[in-house]
Amino acid sequence: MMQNRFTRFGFPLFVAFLLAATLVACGDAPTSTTNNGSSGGSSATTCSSPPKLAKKDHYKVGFSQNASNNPWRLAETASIKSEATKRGDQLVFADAANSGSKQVSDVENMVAQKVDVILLAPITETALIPAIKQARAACIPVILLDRDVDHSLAKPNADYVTFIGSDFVQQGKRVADWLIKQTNGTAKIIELEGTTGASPAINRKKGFDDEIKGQPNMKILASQDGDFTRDTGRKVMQTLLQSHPDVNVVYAHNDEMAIGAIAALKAAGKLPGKDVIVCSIDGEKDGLNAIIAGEEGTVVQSSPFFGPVAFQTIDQYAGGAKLDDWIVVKDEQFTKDNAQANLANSF
Ligand code: GYE
Repeated sequence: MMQNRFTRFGFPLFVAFLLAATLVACGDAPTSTTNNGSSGGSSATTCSSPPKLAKKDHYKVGFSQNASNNPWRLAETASIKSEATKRGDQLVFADAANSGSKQVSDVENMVAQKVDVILLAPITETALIPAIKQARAACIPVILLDRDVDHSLAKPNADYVTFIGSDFVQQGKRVADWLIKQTNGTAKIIELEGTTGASPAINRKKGFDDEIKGQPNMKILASQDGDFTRDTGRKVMQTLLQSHPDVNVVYAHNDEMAIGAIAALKAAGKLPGKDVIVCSIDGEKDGLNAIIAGEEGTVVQSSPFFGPVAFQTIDQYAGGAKLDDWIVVKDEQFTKDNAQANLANSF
């Protein structure tokens, strides 16, 4: 009899109690009530995926930058900061100093500080997945900036709102197409890759390698990680030159590594621009100057000026717009014909 009654009334009541206790425990993510625009303290586990953003005059925006070790990163940070200032928004900035684990804790800190929305430039496609899911669980929307993540692990319009960034496959393909014309389809290439696991490194390689595959007389002699930095690019090039002295093309995934490679070529007694054609991606001042000096052939742009588009996207999202999974940033291409004219706008 007692047992029967517990089963009929006591047990469901007990379950209901447990459920309520769990909701209260999770409820210390009160950001959900503000971000969701909903009321009531126990809605923490019920915000949508991705979490909504309540419309405000001014936002508290987190910006998690993966590094500050090159002009591209500095230009991106400056663009975000100046747009936030222009709008009177509060910016919570963190620089992960090229460390995935530091970037994860940076995002955790932003969640703890209850920012309204997080702009995240994830160092690699996988390192930030747990942080993205943590922000979602705390009902804070995440917008990916400049680098994407692995979509089998986190999905746009679900785990995060959208990715704003360039078409990296297309960038690699544009460099390859320029080279095919320039060399009449004959080349011995060294490829300097960006940071292993970073979406621009993966996709700039894919776009370029796929296009070169169709050219029987274009051969990639070696392809190695130069970590998107000038000095690593120089060192990797110096080493690869010893095993591949017959190289006549360098394709670097960013300008910094190209500048490093140019230094290594000169140190080895080769003339960049004459003995070896050098190409890269980004469009920084040193890259454009290398074109003007005749040491680089082409630079495909990858714009770092995310401030306006990032904050506009925040506005649209708060306004209830359903955003595309990917907001594509359009890029130009620089050669000796237009490098000088674009120098003033470079970074
Ligand atoms: O090309 C490079 C930077 O993620 C698009 O990362 C960005 C790339 C950019 O470190 O210079």
